[in-house]
Amino acid sequence: AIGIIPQPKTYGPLGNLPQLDLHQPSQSIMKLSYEYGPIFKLKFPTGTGIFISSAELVEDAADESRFDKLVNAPLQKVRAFSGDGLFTSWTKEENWRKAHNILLPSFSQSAMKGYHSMMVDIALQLVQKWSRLNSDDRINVPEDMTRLTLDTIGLCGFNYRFNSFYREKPHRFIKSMGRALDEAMNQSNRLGVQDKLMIKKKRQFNRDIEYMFSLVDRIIEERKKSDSHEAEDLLSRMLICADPVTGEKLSDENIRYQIITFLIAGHETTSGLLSFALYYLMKHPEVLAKAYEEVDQVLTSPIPTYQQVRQLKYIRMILNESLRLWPTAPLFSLYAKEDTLLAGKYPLKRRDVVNILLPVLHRDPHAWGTDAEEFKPERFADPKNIPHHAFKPFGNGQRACIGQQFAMHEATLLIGMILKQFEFIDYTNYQLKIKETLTFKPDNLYIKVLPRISES
Ligand code: MNH
Repeated sequence: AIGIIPQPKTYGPLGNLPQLDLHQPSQSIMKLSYEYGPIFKLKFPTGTGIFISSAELVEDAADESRFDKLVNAPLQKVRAFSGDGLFTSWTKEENWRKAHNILLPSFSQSAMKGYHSMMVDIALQLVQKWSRLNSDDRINVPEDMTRLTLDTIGLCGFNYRFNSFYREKPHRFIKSMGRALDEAMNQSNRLGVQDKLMIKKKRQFNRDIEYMFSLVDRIIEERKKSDSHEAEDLLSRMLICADPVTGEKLSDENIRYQIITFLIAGHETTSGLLSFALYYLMKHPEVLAKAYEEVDQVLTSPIPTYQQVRQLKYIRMILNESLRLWPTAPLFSLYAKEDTLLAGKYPLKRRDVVNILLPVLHRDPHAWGTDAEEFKPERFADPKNIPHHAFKPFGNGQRACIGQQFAMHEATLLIGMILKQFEFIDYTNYQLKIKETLTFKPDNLYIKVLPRISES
């Protein structure tokens, strides 16, 4: 039988826009999905899209022979500063495959050995900052996690130190990038006429983009002048390596877009993951106790080795369970390559849009059980028991996140290091509230820390 796709009532040219809280669009869509079910459609000034969130439907949409990544409306606006970088390019653009081929080896699990000591360098800065606080000083968790992830990708990516732990305010690059991302999101929610009136916003947008380009272009120029020829960081790899298929190198312009892409895609998401994981640890004493036990057993010196981080299995399970409940990139978009039936039931036309709503997919009781809403890292103990088609925090197929191993190594290392050193005090009795930008973060999560009393 042919299925009918429900749609909430529309409001003229605005379509379903009034049903979205523009400060938390993804959470509004989550609410709609609890009302309308695992498939429904919404109309926006930018077009109509279907939203799916059950394991059954997503498993079918994950078929790459029939569906491909859509560079959706906000991402098309982000292209003003990330161009045809990996994250915002169409699969059919030549530079997507070229950069994918050149960069894939730099993001393999074994490549993490090369970044490990740089990741430790930055993680130590966070640990030292926290250990020098007075007992009544509070920590803004998402802010310090963002310092960590930005500085880590800066150092591993192109040997640049943002030195965020030496600054009270974010680096100017981050202010520009944050404002530009906000503006890109807002532009995609404005009607054409409305958008044309935003002259001041446009001017700021252009200034922010100019600043980002100037900083990144300077880093590229300086590297080209220096005679370092080892492929140590991502930038040298991009300057030196050719695509094994075409034999071509990336252009300077494309390298600029890739660097900006790594900064966009690589720091907010990982920082949100670290913040959610710490939140869940504080709220689950039995999980925390097991995590302390693992860390005490594995981390035998203050500075973890690469191999030790690989052995922190329970910490990885905690990170996966955090990504399950609050996937920090909550949504990705696909389009149908040809007319097709979704899950054998819903007729789609070529170019129809399907959005995957991860937080709801990740709580589908058919895949995860009736306790799907609960935080239980043990779900990830045995890889065979993970319903992979219902767990896609890093996206799908060839367009999945290239930085997955990078993010997981960085996050496992940091959680291990802070568990080794600190006791966490939930002095506000924090109640989870989600802040949305392009990503999810716990809003206003403050903690205090105490040094752990050593048992030896
Ligand atoms: Mn990441 C794509 C989530 C960390 C660089 N990333 C994606 C996608 C998701 C995602 C989902 C697919 C988007 C889509 O289909 O439109 N990424 C994450 C999460 C984390 C993360 C949840 C951390 C946790 N990502 C990182 C890090 C980097 C990075 C760290 C870089 C250092 N991500 C990318 C790039 C892409 C991407 C580049 C685009 C890959 C491609 O399409 O070829």
